[in-house]
Amino acid sequence: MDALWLQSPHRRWNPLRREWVVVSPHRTQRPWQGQTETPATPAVLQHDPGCYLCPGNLRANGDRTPQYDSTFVFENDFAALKPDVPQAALSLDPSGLLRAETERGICRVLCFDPRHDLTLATMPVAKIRNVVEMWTAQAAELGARPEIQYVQIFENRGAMMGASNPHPHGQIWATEHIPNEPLLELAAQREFYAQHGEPLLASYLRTELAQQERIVAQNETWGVVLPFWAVWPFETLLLPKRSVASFDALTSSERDGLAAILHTLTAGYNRVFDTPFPYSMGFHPAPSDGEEHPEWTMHAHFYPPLLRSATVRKFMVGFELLGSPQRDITPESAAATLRSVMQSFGGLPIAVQE
Ligand code: H2U
Ligand code: ZN
Repeated sequence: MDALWLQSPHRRWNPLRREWVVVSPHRTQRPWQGQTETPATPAVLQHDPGCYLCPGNLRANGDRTPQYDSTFVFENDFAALKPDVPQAALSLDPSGLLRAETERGICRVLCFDPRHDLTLATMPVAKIRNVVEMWTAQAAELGARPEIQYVQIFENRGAMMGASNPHPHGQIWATEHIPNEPLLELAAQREFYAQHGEPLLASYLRTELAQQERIVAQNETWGVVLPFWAVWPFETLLLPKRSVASFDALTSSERDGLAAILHTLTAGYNRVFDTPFPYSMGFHPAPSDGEEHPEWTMHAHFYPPLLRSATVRKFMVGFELLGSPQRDITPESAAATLRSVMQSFGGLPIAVQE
């Protein structure tokens, strides 16, 4: 790209959400006298007697977590949504301004591993493969339920992103309606597919692989790109090289590849500021609404909040809340940083002490 785009304020189009993002590349040196974060410290105990997710321990509601030796799924003891809500709709004014409807759903917690001190960045790839298998099974089981239209799988990592516990775990929320973010992506992907006869994200990954500038990691089956329209400083998009809509369409080698790239990416993140990198990540498979989704490419978003060090994060406030999202460092320079840390360890798994 010309220097103009790497130096001057401009806005970029996000075709997945169909909105603009302001980029201010000249602003990276601004002084910061605001809030600083406490860097995360990695868990040291392999089994923490006080952790409700470690095998054999009591949870907050009195249930006991079993002696699992791989992954473990349970219904969230404090579920935000419930499967057995009576169905009703409410309208409190003739113009439709005050509307509500009941929402059924199922919320589960998935422990990635019995070991309290591991993370996706330090788990052996073979163990992450178990997690991929469990995500696939959960997405299939919950998505097959007639009242469920979307299965949202996600992980909050690190206290800064609201994780309640360092034990490696994620959540699964299956909902009666398609949530806002996938709904935006559905409309955008449908429109692109109707116009071009190809999935939007298949076209996008092909372009990024040809240009290389924003690709941060790849293997035979998956690519990781720092999106052209990224908002968060080190945001990434994980895409399959063969466009498939959902977990159950992935071949065995694509699942192997997914486990490996998740390891590469999370281990790479930890090297950016030599600190356990906080993030929220989640998968966007096609809706499980009983329809065909040829327009949809399943993908994962990683949204890490750190900006310039282990202690200075990006805030979504002011203009971002009231106007448009905005970023300082360019996606291209953040991609170069991420690429160099990933290459510095060759994308290989980091040895874990048994
Ligand atoms: P987060 O770390 O992303 O918050 O996920 C942990 C979830 O675990 C959270 O949703 C649930 C919380 O409700 N939980 C239980 O189901 N049982 C417990 O004993 C504690 C936490
Ligand atoms: Zn634990």
